[in-house]
Amino acid sequence: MTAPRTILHADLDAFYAAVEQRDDPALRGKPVIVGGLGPRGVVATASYEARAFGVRSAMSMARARKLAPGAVYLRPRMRDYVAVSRQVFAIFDGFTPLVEGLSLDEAFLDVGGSRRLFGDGETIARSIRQAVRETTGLGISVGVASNKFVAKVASDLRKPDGLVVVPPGEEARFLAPLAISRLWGAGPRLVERLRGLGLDRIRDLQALAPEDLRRILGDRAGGHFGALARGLDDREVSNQRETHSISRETTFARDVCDQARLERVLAELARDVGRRLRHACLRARCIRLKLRLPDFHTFSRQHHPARAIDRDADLIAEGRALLHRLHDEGMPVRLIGLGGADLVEAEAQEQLELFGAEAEARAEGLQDALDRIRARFGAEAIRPLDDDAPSS
Ligand code: DCP
Ligand code: MG
Repeated sequence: MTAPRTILHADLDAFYAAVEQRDDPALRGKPVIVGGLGPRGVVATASYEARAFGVRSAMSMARARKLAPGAVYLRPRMRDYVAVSRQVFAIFDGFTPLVEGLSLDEAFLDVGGSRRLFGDGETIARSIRQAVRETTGLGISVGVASNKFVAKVASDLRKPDGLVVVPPGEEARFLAPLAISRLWGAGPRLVERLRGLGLDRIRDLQALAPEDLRRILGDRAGGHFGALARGLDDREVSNQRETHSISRETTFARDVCDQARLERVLAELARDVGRRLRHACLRARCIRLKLRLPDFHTFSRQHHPARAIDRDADLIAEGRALLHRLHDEGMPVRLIGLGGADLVEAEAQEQLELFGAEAEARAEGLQDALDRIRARFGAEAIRPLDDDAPSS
């Protein structure tokens, strides 16, 4: 048997709203709701005071206004949130090289190798919470456990400002009284179905023999939920930050199933990657698409085009082809990302293609013009009409 791992899941409390309350003392202790303020606006987050009225992330703003008419409503200030996120991730990085960011305010850390330097998991969690509080003025909840799933459930359990430690060997006992909906991938339909069979708590799944659960849910899902219910999860914390790539990803406010919408978002990401490649005078020999599902399973596929590319249209075409290989219509997606890797200097590539086709040159000219307009008027100046602008 191998030694248990020490995994932390850290997640800022009411992130955007907490930044607003920090920056405007008049908002402290009040219900604050951050999100789109237009007619089709959606709540990004609500302060805990606003949650007391039932307001939640991803709810329509119209509904929130009915529930909490007296709350303060604010538009997100992404620039500030990104700056805070950088500070927080810099703190994480100080404790371990194994940091897997899930969003601006949330990460897994494998601190197994840091214990001699910084103390045990609980000590590190306390140090992180204190450093985040001192540096940013914000509260962060942390779960400590022997694997990712249990650490994530633990960090959620006593929000806000919570610290929950699950000692190795206690995983199943810790999960037993909790609702089945806490299991990764357990959506409302599955929860309903299990409830119909009299199964409501995680302990009810623990009590079933693995083969019975497989019989009920099928082999794959039965195996998955049977293991999670017992607190077993061997997914590794992976920090796939590559220096030799340029990528962009976005997490949806609500999971997206619709492939046409995914394609539109992908095109936005591709334009951003393209602009940054051209700015750095680089071209990508490898294009990589990443999808994360609601249960945090993450997939990626890559393709090496015949030649290194940096043009929006080429990046979009590559991204689409990869999307069609990876995504089935109707499959819910939490995060989508596109990156160019295996980068080469644009100059070197150009010399190889010195007498490239005239069409190529024309396309190149068009791209330059687009870049010039964007540089002058901002990225917003030229883009197709849709409301799926990436958020981070
Ligand atoms: N967010 C968003 N849309 C969502 C969910 C979240 O725009 N549907 C944004 C706003 C949140 C931030 O991401 O402040 C972090 O998301 P969390 O799910 O961690 O939510 P909070 O940090 O706001 O609250 P807490 O973690 O305390 O539950
Ligand atoms: Mg959070």
